[in-house]
Amino acid sequence: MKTELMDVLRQFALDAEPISCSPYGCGHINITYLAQTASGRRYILQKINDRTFRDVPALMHNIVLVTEHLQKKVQPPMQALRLVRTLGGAAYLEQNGFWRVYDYVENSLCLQQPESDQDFYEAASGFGAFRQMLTDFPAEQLHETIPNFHNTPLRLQALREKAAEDPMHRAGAVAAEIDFALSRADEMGKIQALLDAGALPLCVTHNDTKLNNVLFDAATRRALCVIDLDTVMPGTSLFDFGDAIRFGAATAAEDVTDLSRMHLSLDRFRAFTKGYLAACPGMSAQELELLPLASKIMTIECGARFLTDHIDGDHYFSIHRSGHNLDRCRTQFKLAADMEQHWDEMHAIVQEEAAKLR
Ligand code: ADP
Ligand code: GN1
Ligand code: MG
Repeated sequence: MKTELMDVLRQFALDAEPISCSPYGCGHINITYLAQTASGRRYILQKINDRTFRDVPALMHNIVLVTEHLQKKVQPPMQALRLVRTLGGAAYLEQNGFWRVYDYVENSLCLQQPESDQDFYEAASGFGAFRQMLTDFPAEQLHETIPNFHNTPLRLQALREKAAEDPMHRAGAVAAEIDFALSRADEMGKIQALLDAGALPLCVTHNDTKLNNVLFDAATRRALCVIDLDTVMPGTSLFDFGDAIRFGAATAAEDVTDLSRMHLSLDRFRAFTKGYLAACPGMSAQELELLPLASKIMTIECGARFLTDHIDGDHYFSIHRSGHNLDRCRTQFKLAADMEQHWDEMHAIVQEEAAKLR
């Protein structure tokens, strides 16, 4: 294994001979390694998940365009992710799978939960600035790396079909969870219906705005670099907002087993709202009104995806224990139920923060 990794690394234009390479980070999709060369310089090596991303050349075409665009636009103190080419000048290497290398973003922190409201405000500034930098990106040049990625009705349909197929005989034991998601199907389809009707602005968005996809400056704790660009595609800012809330405004980790610890933090919700609205001015009254719903939709959609994968036998998300996807699903549904309890407060916070910026 180690020899394979070293062999792969040697085919990239690193600054010196690679001397170490070990598993790194908490992503659920790609296999990520931290590598170091004889000079002490560090790199991120990733084996791209080609079950998830069916067309890796198209995915890497996007990454090249997006990273080059961001490099031209990024304003210090933020940075843009930088891809390291192969010795032959290619953006990735195909050798028993697909590999890519990025510069390691030094002096950075990757948080699995905000440690303060200020951290989450900064995450919002980072993701918001990212979205703003892509407003003039030529969207027609982007491939859709995962078609219908945030098409919630299709995600619920996939759950319905997998539960009917029930390949692992797990559906019976999770009937309550299946019902939680499917009984909310009408409400879950509202934003997609508006998108289909052309009633909401589409722009190039990140589509996977969980907190560990933005790195912080270790010294200042300011947002430093948005990473994990595999799902940058045309989408709605509502879902970038909502997905960030589902992960970062939760009071416990995505896979906590003690559900009594899982709630929505309204303070964190306010901090993110404040930061995102400041970084992305010009959201319409309709979009502002939909921010709480977008948060709930992203939370239930993600829970439904974990549940579908559990029923299917855990082929999509990396798991580290048996029942891991079911644990993750339950936290999402607990969080969504808590959002329902705080619905009016969530709306009031959005309106208050929007009013402060007028
Ligand atoms: P996945 O799609 O599996 O989530 P990511 O691209 O998000 O993969 O990488 C997984 C983790 O690796 C990140 O959450 C982060 O901790 C770390 N990471 C990825 N790229 C970099 C980078 N360029 N510099 C520093 N850390 C990185
Ligand atoms: C995956 O790649 P990662 O770990 O940042 C997933 C997201 C989910 C998230 C749940 C391409 O994100 O959509 O919301 O797990 N990414 C993909 O933690 O499916
Ligand atoms: Mg990630």
